[in-house]
Amino acid sequence: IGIACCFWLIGVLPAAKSQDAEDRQLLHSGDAGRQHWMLDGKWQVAVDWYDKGGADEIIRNKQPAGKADFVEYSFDNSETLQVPGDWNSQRPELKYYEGSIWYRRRFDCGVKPGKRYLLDFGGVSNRCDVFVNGEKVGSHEGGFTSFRFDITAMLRSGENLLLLKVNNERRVDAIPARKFDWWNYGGITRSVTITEVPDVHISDYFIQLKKGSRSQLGGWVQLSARDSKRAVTLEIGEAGIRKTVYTDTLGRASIDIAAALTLWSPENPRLYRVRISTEQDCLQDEIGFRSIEVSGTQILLNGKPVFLKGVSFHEEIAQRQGRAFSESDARQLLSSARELGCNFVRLAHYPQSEQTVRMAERMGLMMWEEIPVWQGIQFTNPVILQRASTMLHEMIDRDKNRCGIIIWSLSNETAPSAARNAVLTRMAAEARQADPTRLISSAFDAFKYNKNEILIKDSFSLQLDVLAANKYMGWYHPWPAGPGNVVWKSDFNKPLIISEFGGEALYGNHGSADTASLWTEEYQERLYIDNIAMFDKIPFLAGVCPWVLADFRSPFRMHASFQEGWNRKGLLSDRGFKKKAWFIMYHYYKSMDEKIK
Ligand code: GCB
Repeated sequence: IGIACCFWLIGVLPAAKSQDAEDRQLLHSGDAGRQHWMLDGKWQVAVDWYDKGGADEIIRNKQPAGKADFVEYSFDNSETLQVPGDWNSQRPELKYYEGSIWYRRRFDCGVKPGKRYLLDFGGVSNRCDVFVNGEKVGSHEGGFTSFRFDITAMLRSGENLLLLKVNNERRVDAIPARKFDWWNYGGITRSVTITEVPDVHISDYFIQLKKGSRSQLGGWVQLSARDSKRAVTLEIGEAGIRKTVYTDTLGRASIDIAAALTLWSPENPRLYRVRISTEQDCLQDEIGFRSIEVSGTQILLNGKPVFLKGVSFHEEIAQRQGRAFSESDARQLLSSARELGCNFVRLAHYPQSEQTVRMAERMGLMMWEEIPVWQGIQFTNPVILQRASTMLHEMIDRDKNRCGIIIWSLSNETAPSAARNAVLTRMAAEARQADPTRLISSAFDAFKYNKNEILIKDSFSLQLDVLAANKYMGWYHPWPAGPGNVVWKSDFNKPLIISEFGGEALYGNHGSADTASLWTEEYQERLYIDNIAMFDKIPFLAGVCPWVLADFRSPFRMHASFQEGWNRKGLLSDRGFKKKAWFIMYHYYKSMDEKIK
């Protein structure tokens, strides 16, 4: 759906001013002929504490008609909330709020004939209904993927009213379900924009190296008009490429071009400026090219074995106790990963913002991106497949041109069952069809044990390119033998990532590493030393990813002295201080670099 390209254009703009009138002005006239209005800033809100209803009046913007008429809501003089932003960290009374809030915003985008207007949401947690000028535009479920509506038919020239009912209740049939180990932030948590496009426009494109090739570009450009023989020109000036291709009867032009390119890698994260144009439309993106494959138990980047030195993080800034939403938030999280020595990040447990993904790619970080199919999912409920599939497609749609992403992950810690296998099988097939170029994984935590052996047997692994194990040895799971004597065995000739390991420590809490004095930095430090001793003995290991970069807020964590609503498995504390385990991981990654030299 081409959301990616809008972002690229917006990304180079000066920061939006928050005053209403200024927000409404045209922010950018794209050099490629596309205009954008950014609707970030202060939105008026009505908190619907009891989900009272009366929605019809709000949606129609009903005003009192006479003396004996009254309306029991008003946005005039209402409080405001900043968009993008979670509501929990903006007002103390909303910290634990799980319910509905109405958001309203006025805008004027100067409607022109022959143009279409696309309303883009980067992310709304967890679900919303969207109305323009009293008419319902659509609904969206799932807090972490972007979505778009064509609102041309509802627009008026002059002032327009955009209204959202946003709800963040946890539900048993949602993804994630009712219980999950992170904070349930609600609100319009990512940017909102309107893009003006010509009637016949470039609606999407996919340009990457073909699977298995380091010199052949493949992909397609999709136009909104589903008819043939329209010319589409692709230019990558820095690689001397300029080629015109033509649409088929579905409005899609295929790309298959030989190219001599400098390949993207963590050491040299090269991106090329790519321009796509048609008779009426034109846009630009920055795209990198690399190959990613599996050979036996190795992961190959650009044809060479690579070890993934990873870390996971939530989209949260612990110091602010809020969801990460800005460029500086993304920089904070990603530069900590770089400082640790990572070449890889696991974006846990859901697609994070587009700016995080783009920044990681520019910094040379490979990425694992996943949808929040996290424990406790109702796989027997048919609505789950539909929701998971929508999320998977929205994730791939947005990020398929980001070469930094090497793995799509389908799920995290799902118990094996026929119903689970049926859903994951469909999703694996859909992911491969939507994007044949990347690797597919799923993080599992159910293993078989035989004395000092850990056995990977989950039959769904047959459908994965990369095996991923969340294994908390020394924390949730006692060591069956000395760490160096644990033997991992796999029924599958595939690479393994230890996608989670670690344990909790309260920063500044000290004690002996050897006794069961949990929650100390020394115990966590020892646990890292022991796990690394185990890693060294896994012959098919292709990467590791400690859980987790920083302590994060979680109502799951109820220990009165050590947790107080925080998951303390961070290598960094909630204030960003380094715990002792940080240095163990840092030196482990450094020693690997030295081995390679
Ligand atoms: C896991 C989950 C992760 C939790 C973590 C923990 O296995 O994947 O979301 O936060 O364990 O701390 O228990």
